[in-house]
Amino acid sequence: PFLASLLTHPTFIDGTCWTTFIDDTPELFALVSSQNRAQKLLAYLGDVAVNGSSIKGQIGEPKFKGEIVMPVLKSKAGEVIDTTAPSTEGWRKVLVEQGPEAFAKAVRQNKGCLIMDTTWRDAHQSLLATRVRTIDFLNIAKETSHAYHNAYSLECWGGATFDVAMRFLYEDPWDRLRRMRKLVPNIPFQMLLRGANGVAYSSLPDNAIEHFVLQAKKNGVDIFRVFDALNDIDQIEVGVRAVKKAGGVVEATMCYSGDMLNPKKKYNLQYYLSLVDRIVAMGTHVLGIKDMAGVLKPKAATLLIGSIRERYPDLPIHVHTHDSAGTGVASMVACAQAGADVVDTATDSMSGMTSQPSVGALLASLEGTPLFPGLDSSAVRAIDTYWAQLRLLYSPFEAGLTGPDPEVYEHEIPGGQLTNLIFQASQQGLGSQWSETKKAYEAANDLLGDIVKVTPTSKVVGDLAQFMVSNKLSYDDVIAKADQLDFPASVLEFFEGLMGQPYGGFPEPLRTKALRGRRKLEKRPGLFLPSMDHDKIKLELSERYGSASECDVASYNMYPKVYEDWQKFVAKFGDLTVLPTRYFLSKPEIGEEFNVELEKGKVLILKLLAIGPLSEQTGQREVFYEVNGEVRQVTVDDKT
Ligand code: 3PY
Ligand code: ZN
Repeated sequence: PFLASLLTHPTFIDGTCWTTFIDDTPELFALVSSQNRAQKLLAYLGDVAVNGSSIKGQIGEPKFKGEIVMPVLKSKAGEVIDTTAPSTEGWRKVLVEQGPEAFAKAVRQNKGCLIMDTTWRDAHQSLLATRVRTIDFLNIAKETSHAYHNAYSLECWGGATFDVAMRFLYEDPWDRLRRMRKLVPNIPFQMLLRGANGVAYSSLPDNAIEHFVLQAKKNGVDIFRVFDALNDIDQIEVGVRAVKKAGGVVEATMCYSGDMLNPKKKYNLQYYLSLVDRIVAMGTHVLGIKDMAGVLKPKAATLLIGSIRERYPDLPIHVHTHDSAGTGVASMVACAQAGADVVDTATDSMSGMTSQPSVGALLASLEGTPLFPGLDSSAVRAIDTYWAQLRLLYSPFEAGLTGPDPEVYEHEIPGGQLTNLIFQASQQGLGSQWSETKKAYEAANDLLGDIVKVTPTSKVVGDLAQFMVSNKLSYDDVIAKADQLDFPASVLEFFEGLMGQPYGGFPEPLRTKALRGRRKLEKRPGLFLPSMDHDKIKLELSERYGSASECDVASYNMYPKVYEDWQKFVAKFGDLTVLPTRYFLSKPEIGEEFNVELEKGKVLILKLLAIGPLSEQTGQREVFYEVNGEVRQVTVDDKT
């Protein structure tokens, strides 16, 4: 069709001015580009038709492949709410009009306990291996902007979503952020920042963190939850400084570990209060408390939040938990009663167990009290009808969780990691080894000095635990053979000090024996890293890939190899974010028709016609698709 359009184009026929042809006739080149995109999309669809999806971690096909029924929101009076445009009401207005300080003050003065919804970040990170795609957030975004307009924030970015977007979903995390922002202009967006590690697993130079945070702020993030996996204040400060400079809301955060009420445990009330003092001295708009494993029991919550509230009456407090032991709602109610201003929940179908507690359960628990979060329960339930379908669409990424795990109080495995480890154990058919792994995790934590466990230190403990299980090593064996064992790389990095300094110091002589002469950093690693030359990186990336934005530079800084692999994938298959998830994960039935909107107004109507026989000579198959009424074919290597 391009050649036909070209040959019949008047400019071409009358032979005038060929040199300006490209500038003067962009319509033909837009046609080439959209045909090119269609061809790349077909290459992907053909591959899925022959080989199945190659998305890492996918087991089987979605349980739900039907049309998703969209919720209709109704007002309290029963009138249908118009969701063709997003809501403009909400806390973001306060933030945009009055700035972070006034926003924090207003949050503190608010009578009820607000909620942050984690469905778009931590909930799917904790339940579905972080695999929910941009298109599925965008499809419910406008409705969400209405139903959750009174929410403190939507957590929708950062943590593991950044690298998983590029690595496994072939998406640009920045593009996701911008598109979500457009459809939800009224609710503050929140991200999880791993302090001096950004969204990576180890420290980056300070200027890379600053650059990253600035892009995040510019592209739509409002509130930054900044934590460090060891509660190392110097590491937290790197992130906090960057957020302040970018003009974001700082939510400097301490991670809760252990059991404050148990006098034998390392992290007691005094530890937490002195950490809060240091965070407050550093300057934060909001104090974050991050209970990543869900071990903050209600009584401890009452004592911890109550004590902080007494010490700092004006400090907004925002608490995060996971429901692994099944006590999430009780703990969040206790926090609210003790003076927390915001607690985290997820939509019902994406809540519970390793995710956040259910929003419906929290609303019911606070109903009729002055702490009620001010959300409309029926609107929130309507949004959940969407997520109930999505949960089934993403069923290939379920870990097979069956119920709460009160043993979390012993092993203290963070929510997301717990799901991953259960998934790995079930994949390997290691039912009995799973309980061994949990015990080994506990022992590994003790060996490492009972550290705070969250990305990336949770990986250190997990790696050591798996190392102990596979090499049949007990706690005593590790101590006895430390100078001969070939420890996992993450353990050595931790011992070197590349993840910061643990409270109470490193365990000795284990550290020295394991390191065998490797360096020992006594200060935060960022001090030893040379600054990034962002202009140079940008130039190199644009030479390599045709163009590069500041966001590309930030992605490359965080994950150079993942970024490059993603670019290669996109060069081959194009932008797949437009493809509905059902066809991203599995092939259609023969004859099934579906639409893909390549860009606004440019819709492809696709139908899988046939998958040809295997060619013995080439090992390939022809796949036939109908595209807008025309038969197209792609040749696919059969890898099955
Ligand atoms: C992350 O860093 O991704 C986390 O979710 C930590 O809890
Ligand atoms: Zn979490």
